[in-house]
Amino acid sequence: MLKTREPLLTPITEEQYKQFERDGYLLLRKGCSADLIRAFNTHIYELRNQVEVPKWADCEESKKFSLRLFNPHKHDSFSRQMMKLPLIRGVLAQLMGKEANCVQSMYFYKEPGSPGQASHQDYYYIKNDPMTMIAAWVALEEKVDVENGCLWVIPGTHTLGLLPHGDVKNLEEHESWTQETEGIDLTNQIPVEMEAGDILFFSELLIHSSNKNRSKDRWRRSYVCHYIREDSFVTQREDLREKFSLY
Ligand SMILES: O=C(O)CCC(=O)C(=O)O
Repeated sequence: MLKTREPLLTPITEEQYKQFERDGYLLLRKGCSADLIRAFNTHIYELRNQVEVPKWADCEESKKFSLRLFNPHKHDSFSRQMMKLPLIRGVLAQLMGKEANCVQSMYFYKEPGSPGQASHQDYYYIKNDPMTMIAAWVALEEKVDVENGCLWVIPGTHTLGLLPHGDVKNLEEHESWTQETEGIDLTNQIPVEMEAGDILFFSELLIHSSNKNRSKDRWRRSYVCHYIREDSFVTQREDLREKFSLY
């Protein structure tokens, strides 16, 4: 019988585990299939394209396919299954040392011309105790690149602790309602270009951001879920207290 306390050896290698520890993130190429991604995008499109949009997903007509859909995993079974992808569950169990629970999901549309999110650490927004949070960012477009507003990261910044965050400085580039890390050299940011089904795992303290979608006609959809270890709790955000098991 399987012993429960021994370190798990799959799905990521020892080298990938160390990479996550060193850099604060890990990119897994082709973590799920392109046809699953297409089906998910179609499903989310149809959800808001109905005459009677469910209350939880409803919004102004002009914003139906812009910005983001918040916490679909709480209401929609396809979004919940995407949150529970077996690969994601396995990687998180390996990185955290125990099973993970999901506390937040976001489906980003990021249509052409829409702003990105200024550099930040996720822990600033979602305090959890003990600190165990990891995000899984799934690319939902054939190409997610610098032009359509991919994610940028600063490797190793997950070791700096929580940094001060202040007002966003560049409102042309970034959403005004977010906050931005202060006192950090952003010239060290590197772009993480991805393809449909690639999954980026990153630590709650890793500094990351995204820029405006400058493409003419390419969206930059992504599905981002935030997970904490099963024995950890969200401490301040009432709206994110509910924990969803991955099994
Ligand atoms: O996808 C983006 O543009 C930003 C997402 C992000 O920063 C996050 O989920 O923490």
